[in-house]
Amino acid sequence: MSWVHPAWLARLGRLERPGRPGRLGGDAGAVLRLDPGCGLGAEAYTISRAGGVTTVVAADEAGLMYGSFHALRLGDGDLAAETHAPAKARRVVQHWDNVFVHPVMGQVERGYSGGSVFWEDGALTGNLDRVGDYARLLASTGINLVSVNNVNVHAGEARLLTERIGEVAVLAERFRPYHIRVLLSVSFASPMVLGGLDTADPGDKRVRAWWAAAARRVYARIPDFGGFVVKADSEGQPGPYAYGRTHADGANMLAAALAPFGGEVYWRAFVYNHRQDWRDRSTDRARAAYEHFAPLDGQFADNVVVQVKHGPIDFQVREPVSPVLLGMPATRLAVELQATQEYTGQQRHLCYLPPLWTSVLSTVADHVDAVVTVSNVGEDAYWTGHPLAQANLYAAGRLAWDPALDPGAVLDEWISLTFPEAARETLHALMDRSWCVYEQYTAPLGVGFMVHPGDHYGPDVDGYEYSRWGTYHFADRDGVGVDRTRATGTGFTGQYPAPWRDEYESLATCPDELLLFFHHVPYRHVLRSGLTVIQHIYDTHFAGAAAVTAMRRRWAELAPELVGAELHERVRERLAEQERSAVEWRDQINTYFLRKSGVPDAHGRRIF
Ligand code: GCW
Repeated sequence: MSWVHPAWLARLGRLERPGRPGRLGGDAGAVLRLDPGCGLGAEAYTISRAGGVTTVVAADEAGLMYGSFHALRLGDGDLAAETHAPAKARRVVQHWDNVFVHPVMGQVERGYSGGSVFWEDGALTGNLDRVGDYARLLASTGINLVSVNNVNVHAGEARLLTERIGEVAVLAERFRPYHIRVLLSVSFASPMVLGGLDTADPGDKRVRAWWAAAARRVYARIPDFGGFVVKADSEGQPGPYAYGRTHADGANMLAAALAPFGGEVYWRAFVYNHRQDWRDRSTDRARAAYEHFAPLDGQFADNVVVQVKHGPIDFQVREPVSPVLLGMPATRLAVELQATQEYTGQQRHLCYLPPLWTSVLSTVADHVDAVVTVSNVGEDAYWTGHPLAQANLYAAGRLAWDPALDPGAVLDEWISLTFPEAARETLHALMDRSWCVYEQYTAPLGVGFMVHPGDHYGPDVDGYEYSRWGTYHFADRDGVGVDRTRATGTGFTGQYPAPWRDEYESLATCPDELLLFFHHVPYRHVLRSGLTVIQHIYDTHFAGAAAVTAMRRRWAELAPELVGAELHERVRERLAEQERSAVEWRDQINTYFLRKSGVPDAHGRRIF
């Protein structure tokens, strides 16, 4: 019961187990009743409060723990009994942490919160107590699975599966008291890299035997091990295609090795040609995941979860829902979200992402078995590089537990748990619309990828235009956007079921915010909002940058002692950088499109 933190005892009072009623300490502010016969399912709990005493009942310890965290979230007053059960049994945070500092990507790939909480310069962290704190933090949000290393598995990291599994076991020990199981990212080429075989072909008996033995050894050390995360045939990672095998062949081989122990494979669908010729208009990166995976629907083993990024491209500020999530009814799926903010300001910008996430979850929640979020946590004293980015992590857990939660209510919950009442209004003023504001001053109308190549921070409109990455906007003197229609374009709209296939296909019904994702239109094309595309670009960029200035000023008005002087200063610094960057975005985008189109701003504002 180590999730019962000493500091809680005063608030959480007594613990009753069947036949062993007891007092844990402090005043009986709460009764936690473990009752296997109470009829509740795994992890569920009933919570009520009367006469100042909160009662939590659950059939298992995990349920009791989640109920206890709920008790800590409650305000004053009585509460009629409510039962809560997780919508998803798999609520996952995945780390892109390297064990060895990578020459380009550093200790954490796309990490903006300092070093890794798990690894330091090739070794296991010396700060295991912090891992325990992190476990409690994640559990309090509802997370119950965590992967501890990057999906890009380099040679050194591959060894976690074999000779360094003991270090993963040490981490698992810290997570176990909080009912969190550990996952490991593995290299598909492990039988060669680690096992000395001359192939990693799933059709080869020796390869299958190698994986079975590897899984056995893992479970000998970590009996509740969650399973493997695999990035295969993607951005240079090895995979089954080298042997003429499918992703189902590859995933099922690993699944067979894990099945005897109850483990699962999280097999990523982020597969596309990253060596495209920009001249080649027949290839559309948006189509890739569906083309590789949808034909395999029904062929994956029961303990494979195909893990799909929420949009067809790559965590842009606005994308349609990935058609893979709507097109594989006979496959267990996970939706992958990204808290780290690679393309949404890298935690230098304030960007509360749950409005984006719930717009996706409202469509796909019923189609997925798991919600996976790429972590934004590091060694930083605030856990996240932007102190207010903690709200994204908090919401990742809460929304995995209940995807129907309102993002504003989740934010309010986080604010109440973190800051005094007097700071609440300011925080809402800064955060509620921060995703929309970010969208306003960056790439317009769903077109995406106008970022600086490599580090993905700041504007560079043509940075990827003539690259091999398949992320183009096709702006010319007449118009902008990617024609993905069936009628005249890449045909991507045809990957969607009705009604989306027709809604996106037609200019008359395509939502404004996704227009340039699906259509190439003239600058004077009139949006459903009544504005022309070019005027929309100017207006949103001026408005977005101005909104950031207002955010910066609003924060300056908040008394530092309300939130702590250091935190206040850190956020002030970040907002100053966000303002500088938003102005840069505004001016580069507006200038670029003025020069391309020759159409002046209707309001005569300054464009360069
Ligand atoms: O967005 C891209 C990132 C890569 C990342 C990849 C992925 C871990 O730029 O750094 O690699 O996605 O999701 O695999």
